[in-house]
Amino acid sequence: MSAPKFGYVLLLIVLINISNNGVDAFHKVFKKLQSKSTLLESVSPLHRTAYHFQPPRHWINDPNAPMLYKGVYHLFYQYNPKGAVWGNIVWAHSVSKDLINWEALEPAIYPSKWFDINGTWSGSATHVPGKGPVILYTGITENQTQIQNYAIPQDLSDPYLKTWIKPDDNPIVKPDNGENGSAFRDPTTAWFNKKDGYWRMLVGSKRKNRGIAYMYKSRDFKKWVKSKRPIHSRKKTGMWECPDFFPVSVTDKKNGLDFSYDGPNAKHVLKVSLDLTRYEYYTLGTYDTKKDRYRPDGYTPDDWDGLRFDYGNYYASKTFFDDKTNRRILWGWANESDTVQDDTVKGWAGIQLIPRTILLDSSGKQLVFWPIEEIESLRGKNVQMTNQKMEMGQRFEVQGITPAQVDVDVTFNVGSLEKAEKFDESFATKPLELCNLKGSNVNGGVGPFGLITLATSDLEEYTPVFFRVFKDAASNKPKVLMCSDAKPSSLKKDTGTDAKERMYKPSFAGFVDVGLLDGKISLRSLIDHSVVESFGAKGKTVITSRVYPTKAVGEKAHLFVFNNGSQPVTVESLNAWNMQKPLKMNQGAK
Ligand code: DQQ
Repeated sequence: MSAPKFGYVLLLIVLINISNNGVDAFHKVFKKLQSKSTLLESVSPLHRTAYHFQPPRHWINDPNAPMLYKGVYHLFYQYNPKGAVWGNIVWAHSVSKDLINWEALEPAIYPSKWFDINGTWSGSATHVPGKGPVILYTGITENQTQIQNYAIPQDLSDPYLKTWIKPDDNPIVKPDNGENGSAFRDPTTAWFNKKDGYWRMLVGSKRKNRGIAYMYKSRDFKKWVKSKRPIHSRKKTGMWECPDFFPVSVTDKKNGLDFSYDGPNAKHVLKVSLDLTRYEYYTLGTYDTKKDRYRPDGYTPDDWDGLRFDYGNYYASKTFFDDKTNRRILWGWANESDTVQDDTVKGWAGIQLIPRTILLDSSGKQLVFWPIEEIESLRGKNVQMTNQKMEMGQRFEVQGITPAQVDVDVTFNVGSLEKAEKFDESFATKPLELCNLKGSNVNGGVGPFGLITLATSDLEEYTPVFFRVFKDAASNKPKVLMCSDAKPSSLKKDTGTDAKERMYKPSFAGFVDVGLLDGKISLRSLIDHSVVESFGAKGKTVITSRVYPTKAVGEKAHLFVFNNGSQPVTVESLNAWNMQKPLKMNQGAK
């Protein structure tokens, strides 16, 4: 083997082992554990979330086919009804009128026919005029081949779409045209091209180590034919799971666009979930409907250094277009970061994160994300802080709320950037390395400053979410780093020989593209017992961490603002709200 090739294989092995975002290849079946059921009474409440989407027990992964139908929101998700590790996967189904309270229905799709007898994996829903919503999903056959199937509601007059039928003329797409039958899954929502009368959808795949999104076309939504070219592919990115492809408006800063939008002033987004790294990345680009080609703009890397919806624990995400409110809404899954053994003991694993709206940033070069406004209806008691100046080493407690379950939104003013450290260009695509080097306690010029969440009063345990401002030597412009650091989050050990026995306590990081002309930068964190979802600069950079404190739990958790930079930083305004539990969260789910 030549040296570069050997180096590449070595890199892959290292990446598979250490950079898989804490997920130990979850398609791996833990035979002894996958059907080890937990009685409801034995589910551990300690780190369960209060206002995030969860069933009462057992394992969940990808959000599937979110949609709005006759005024009712639907969320399907990959679910193991028998245990707290991946396996026995069905499409669990929940409905909601407000995206906050969820009612569990019977699983919509589960293995029962030759075309899905070994698995009903992820997929999407499309509203097909005259037919209603049609689900496309991946079925696993007896010989473990991945094929694409469709399912339709039994009764279109039922807004809850309780029963789904899998017609016998399935599958609609098989890997019989050179595709890799063990890496061929997760069909997207389809879009319709008025000009040629064809529906189109994508299926994620790989060839050798090239990630691919194949495109299929259909006139009647039944007979699908592969397009000559995949919509996109990229070398050295491995399997592309859960692709998502949708337009965003360049001019409308409030509304999202439907999947089939084909007018002026739009860009397209192609997002893929990388099985090798367990991260996602997206590109913005132009989709030429005539030539059927998608070309990334090229401002950002088209590989695993690319832009992310979320730089933390976030995977298998999926959007839908809410035509009642004209929003494009994103759902994403966060797996557990503790051990498989712990998951089994606590009896549950995985949450869906708070849905987020997606818009194009005014720069046109990235997206911005914000928690759906419905979540604000859960806000209870509010405390505030204004014009609080923090000198180097100072921290102030946010008192009067229950910090294990809050929504906190703070605007900092950094004043002058004179003291900002010089940015070392060799870190330009390595925010994580920079965060690992310059943690929340490493004094700087401007920053680190931010929030200390889920903390004990003496900081024996804490999860800091913070910014550090550098200055680019050539342009003199600020380069802002955002970190969410789980390393000090728990006294539980993160060492051990076997990955399954180790708690995963990673630091996560991304750069935030802001000019800081007025010195202001905002940070909002949704804190919910074992999850911290943080939105930097109004959602330009988002990071989610899963953490499992042993002492900073429930009433014993604290919240602080802090500054460890030599430049004083002012908390211009801070609002923190206790968050209430929704009345309905899938009680009674099977
Ligand atoms: N999860 C599903 C697959 C998908 C993966 C199986 C992504 O369809 O590729 O549970 O998390």
